[in-house]
Amino acid sequence: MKKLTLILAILTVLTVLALPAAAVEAGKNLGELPQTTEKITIDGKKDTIYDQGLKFDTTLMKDAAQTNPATSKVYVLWDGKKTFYVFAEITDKTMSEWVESTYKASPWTLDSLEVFFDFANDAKKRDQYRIDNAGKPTYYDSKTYYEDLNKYGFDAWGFQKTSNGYNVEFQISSYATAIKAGGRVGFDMLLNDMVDGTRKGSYFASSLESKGTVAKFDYITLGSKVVTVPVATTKAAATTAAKATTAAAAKTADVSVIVAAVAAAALAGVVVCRKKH
Ligand SMILES: [Ca+2]
Ligand SMILES: [Ca+2]
Repeated sequence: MKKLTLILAILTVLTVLALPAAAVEAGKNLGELPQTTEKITIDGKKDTIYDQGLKFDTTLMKDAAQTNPATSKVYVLWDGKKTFYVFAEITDKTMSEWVESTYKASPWTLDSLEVFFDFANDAKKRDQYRIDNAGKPTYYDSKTYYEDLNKYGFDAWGFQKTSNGYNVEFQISSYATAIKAGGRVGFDMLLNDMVDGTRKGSYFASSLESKGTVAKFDYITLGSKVVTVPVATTKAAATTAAKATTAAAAKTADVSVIVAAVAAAALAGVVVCRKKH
């Protein structure tokens, strides 16, 4: 009996050890991502609806290696189906010169923002999307670069140079994994800052400083809350609304007068009729 008990105990331990470790993101919840069906134009200009999005700034970014770093303010939304919108305002006082050979061979050595997704949130695969400070896009999985960007969910990209840096805008779809509200998607960002030809700053957003390692990504919770651009409440709009109310009141008054006149005429008619009888 003792031997049997021992064998059973060993078998139990072996079974527990053989169970696969749950492969999920270890990071923290970055927040609930609002949905929108508003039209977003991918052009490097900030659409008003982004103010209702999930916001990130450089306080989340780690691994800074210089005293005067590039900074970023990022806004994220999704459409409730499969598409993400990412808009970023980047300040960079040391803009790198765009060189095609560098873009092709080592695009991370151009000032740029990279956005990482783990659409399945299972820490098995990452998708990396980049827009540099000349507005050129690149896509990389965990192994190689691809030129057919649309095939990997990089639907559209936008860029605009600003007085103190540049804006980038991404439209990215979960191209192979079904996602839905309530689910989680692994997420990280990397801001590359070149100074005089050297990468002085690489700023990851993840709390675990993933440095691109998918298992250390934080995650976004896909929200079901739908956001819209608020209705304008400016003085001009209020004046227009007041005028419309006055006009409507006047119309109503006109109708009242007509109704009263018709009623009076009808009464008179009745009187006339009665007189005839
Ligand atoms: Ca835009
Ligand atoms: Ca720079």
